[in-house]
Amino acid sequence: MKFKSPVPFLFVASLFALAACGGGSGSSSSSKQNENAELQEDNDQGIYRAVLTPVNKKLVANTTGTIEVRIDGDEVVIESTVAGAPSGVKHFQNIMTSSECPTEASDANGDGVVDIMEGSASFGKILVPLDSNISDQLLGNDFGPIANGAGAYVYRKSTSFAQLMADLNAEDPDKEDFFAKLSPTETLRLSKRVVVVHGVSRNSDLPATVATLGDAAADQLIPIACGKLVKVHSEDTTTADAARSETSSETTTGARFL
Ligand SMILES: [Ca+2]
Ligand SMILES: [Ca+2]
Repeated sequence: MKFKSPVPFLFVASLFALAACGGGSGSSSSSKQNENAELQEDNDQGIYRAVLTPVNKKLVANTTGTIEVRIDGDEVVIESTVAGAPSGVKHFQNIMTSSECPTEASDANGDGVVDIMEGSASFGKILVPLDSNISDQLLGNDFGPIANGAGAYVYRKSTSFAQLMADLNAEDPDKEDFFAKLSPTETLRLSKRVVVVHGVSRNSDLPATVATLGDAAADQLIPIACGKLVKVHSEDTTTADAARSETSSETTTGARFL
């Protein structure tokens, strides 16, 4: 996923243009006090789950699934379970900086496809690529899980929360590319993020107007599903954990995430 190209410069410019049009769609004016209170309460610990809904239904009708992030002390585990994705295709998946999923209305140039640039007006830039190395934003990002013959894939990676945050709070080496870091003191705030899954078949008949990034083929970066991360309430977790321990009483506690 070589997203370091001259193209993102244009992207930044167009984002600015879109922002200038006024994000009229809702909750932009939450007070600063609320924001601060949220920041203080939010130490990022907990379980966050995104339920995926399709994007670009005309290309891929029914990609569904969940992506779950568990932060428990210093352990971070990220799991995806996805179905209905194009089979034999590598699917990049990323936690994004913003909190909105694109809709059909996001197809700004009206070519019938919401491409990555158009989608970015909703989901922002890439914050955490769910790739082969979730400890480092840029390492391992050529990796994406490949859907099997039935269009399904599972993905699971873990890392140290301290390591993940040290990387995300470090200085952004290139402010004009498609990856964005957090500010040095910013928390993850996963409940303000969406997760996006990309990738249609190489044989898709895409209009020439579909944008891509760097040297990635357009088909690799078409968004096919998106979901907003939502914090799972502790009551639900207790129930889920109880059910889990009932069904796997032989498993040692340490094997919970294996
Ligand atoms: Ca379009
Ligand atoms: Ca990475």
